Amino acid sequence: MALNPQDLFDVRSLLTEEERSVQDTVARFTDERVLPIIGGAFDEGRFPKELVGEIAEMGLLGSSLPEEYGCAGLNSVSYGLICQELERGDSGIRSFVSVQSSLCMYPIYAYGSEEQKQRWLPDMAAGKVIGCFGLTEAHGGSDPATMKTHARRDGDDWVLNGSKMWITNGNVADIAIVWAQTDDGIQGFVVEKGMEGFAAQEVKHKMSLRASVTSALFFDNVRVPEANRLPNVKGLKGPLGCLTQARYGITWGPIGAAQACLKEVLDYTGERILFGRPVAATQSAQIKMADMARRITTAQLLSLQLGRLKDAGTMKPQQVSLAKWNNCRMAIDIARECRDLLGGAGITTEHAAIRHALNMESVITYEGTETVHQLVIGRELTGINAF
Ligand code: TGC
Ligand code: FAD
Repeated sequence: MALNPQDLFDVRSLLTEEERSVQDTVARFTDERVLPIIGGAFDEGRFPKELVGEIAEMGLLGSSLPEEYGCAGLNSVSYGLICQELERGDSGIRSFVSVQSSLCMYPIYAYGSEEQKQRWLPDMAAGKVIGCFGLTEAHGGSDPATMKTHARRDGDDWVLNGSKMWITNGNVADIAIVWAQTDDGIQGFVVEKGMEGFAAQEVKHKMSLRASVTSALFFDNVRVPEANRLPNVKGLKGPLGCLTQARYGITWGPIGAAQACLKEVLDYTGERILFGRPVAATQSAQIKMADMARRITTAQLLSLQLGRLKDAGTMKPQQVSLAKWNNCRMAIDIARECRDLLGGAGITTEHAAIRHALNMESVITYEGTETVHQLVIGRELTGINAF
């Protein structure tokens, strides 16, 4: 029997029954609900918010958090497979789920009080409350330790001033997890939509992640009650701990994007006749596609092992960096190569390759640029901080 071109090493056979079932459910959702509309949404620069209810009903929001907070209590490999199948549709849909789950629900769960967990997590799992995560500032996202946004204690409140840039979900969010300098180090605050002095402004003219909302956030003397401060973490390790969760999911997502591109180009080159034979019958096209399958397989095995380490509680941030770097680089290269193999047809959103290639320009940049992750590995190898 021929091998599955999307899974040459039968990585699926390494999954549990529950993990396969999660993958199948999300794959069906992507095929039936995302793929028919996503090219149009990307063209229009529109986040398909109408999908949020179904995403929540499937248990994809905060899927790894416990059932007592209305979440699915799935393992990390299942979360990875969710990211992979969603990103096979579009990075913007996966981004929505990453931010809600890993960057908003996770810090409330990991750093919040019991009252905060009860107040927000069930509604976030149900998709009734949407979150965003404000860490990056316009003057330099790679170095968040230099953030200027600050919060000053004033009676029972904190007074928040500053701004954040490039914030996924910003304009659709009901709450923002905002990281700010205080007299006691960096702390996290839950800022609610409608608080006086809090505004979001959508970033326009994006050529990437067009089916996702990206915003700037502004805080002008916003009074945030002490009850909205996340009490159980201080320092940069707070937001970086969230990033480890989200980056883990992002190692899986690009596998889906690359699989979508390879599938599309296998179909196309099989039918495209040039110089009297299908393009797929040429050695150069075969070498390119074989190389794509090799790189996808490597990425699959990397993410699966990372997930097993995470579920065993031994995963290290440096391992996440290596996989995020490898898998994003893999997907951006494959998407660009597929665009080329589609010829002129590859430049419109009738085909998925250019959409994925453009999306990957963001994915390789956010959650730590490729250079940042390379330097994390360099520091691990040499013991020398080269940032
Ligand atoms: P450094 O001295 O290395 O660390 C400071 C403290 O943090 C701890 N730590 C981590 N903890 C958990 N997970 C990690 N990955 C961690 N990395 C470091 C560390 O142990 C230390 O703790 P402690 O207790 O000793 O204080 O910090 P540094 O200033 O040297 O920075 C290192 C660097 C450059 C790696 C870090 O600043 C960094 O990762 N920069 C990139 C920033 C970034 O990724 N921003 C992403 C913003 S969010 C986003 O992009 C969302 S897009 C989502 C979507 O749409 O899908
Ligand atoms: P910079 O930090 O200014 O980097 C510029 C260049 O310098 C890069 O090539 C970088 O690799 C390089 N560089 C940096 N440091 C070094 C060094 N030491 N040596 C050599 N080169 C270096 N942020 C959030 O907080 N929340 C979000 O929800 C969010 N969503 C995003 C969505 C999108 C679509 C995008 C594009 C970004 C999003 N971000 C978000 C921001 C993202 O995390 C930052 O863009 C990223 O961390 C890089 O920061 P920067 O854009 O300021 O680039």
